[in-house]
Amino acid sequence: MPTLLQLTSLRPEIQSVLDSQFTVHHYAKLPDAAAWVTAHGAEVDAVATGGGNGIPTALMVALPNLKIVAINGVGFDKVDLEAARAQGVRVTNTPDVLTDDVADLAVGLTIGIMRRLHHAHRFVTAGHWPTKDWGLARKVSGKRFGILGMGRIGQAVARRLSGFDGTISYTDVAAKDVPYHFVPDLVQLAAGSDVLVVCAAASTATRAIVNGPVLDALGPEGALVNIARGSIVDEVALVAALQSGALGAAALDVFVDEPNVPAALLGMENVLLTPHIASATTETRRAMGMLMLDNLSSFFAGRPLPTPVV
Ligand code: 8YV
Repeated sequence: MPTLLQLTSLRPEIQSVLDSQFTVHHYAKLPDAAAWVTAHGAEVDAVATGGGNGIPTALMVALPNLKIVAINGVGFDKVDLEAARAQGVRVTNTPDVLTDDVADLAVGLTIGIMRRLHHAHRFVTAGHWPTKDWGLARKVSGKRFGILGMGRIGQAVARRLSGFDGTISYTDVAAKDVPYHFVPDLVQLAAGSDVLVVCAAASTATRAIVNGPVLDALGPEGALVNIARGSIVDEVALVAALQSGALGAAALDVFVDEPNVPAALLGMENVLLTPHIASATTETRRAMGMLMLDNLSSFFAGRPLPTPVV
């Protein structure tokens, strides 16, 4: 059986199949990972990892006989594709099967932050209802929705937000064949939006493009929703904008240095934070895992890869 180095956790039913098809070593359980890689790195044929963590280039290079990196996720920004190409390593991901979940969470976070659901929950559970007035939130229907990135996930978000009887505008590298208003400039998109939803793929081109001017344009009544990657947002500028009131609110599922979240965000009333759970449902993680397994089994059976990246 091929040897696989596992860098992510998987659902039990996926893990059992993987264990039946590979000699699996869990990187996180290695007593001395560096020593193990030095001693056994040449034995590794495959890596299974997550979209959020990928594989460090130094580790990939330390596996000279590595043939495939199978990502249990759609994002491949944490895999150096040029290094993989140079090393002759195939890379696969799991697109489409998680689109609905990620888009659903984007809408859930939009409603949650605009209607302050997290405050309402705490208000009731803290016993304040009998004696205090909860206050008011913001209406979601009829608002101006801006979407950064009109790919599979952005289009799924737009389809869902179309039901809120507002307006939907977007920006991307070019206009797409979709029934929404294309705005070439991100600052202009933000200026014309009440809610800006980040759906773009993370890359060197999108690193920190949601910056201070974008956040200022979104404004004191605006809300940022990010279900893509933390690296797409200038997190220092985001914290400053939320603290100063230049930006009204933010709902974030992803962060620059996960699982570490900027301490300043933890105490803010105008943020809704979730721990990178956009695809974290039983059904979707099962589907992702099955697709990852299909990529691995196809590779070692000499069949075409279902969802190749490299
Ligand atoms: C998960 C993700 O964090 O799909 C992605 O790129 O970030 C999420 O689905 C991860 O991939 C699960 O392993």
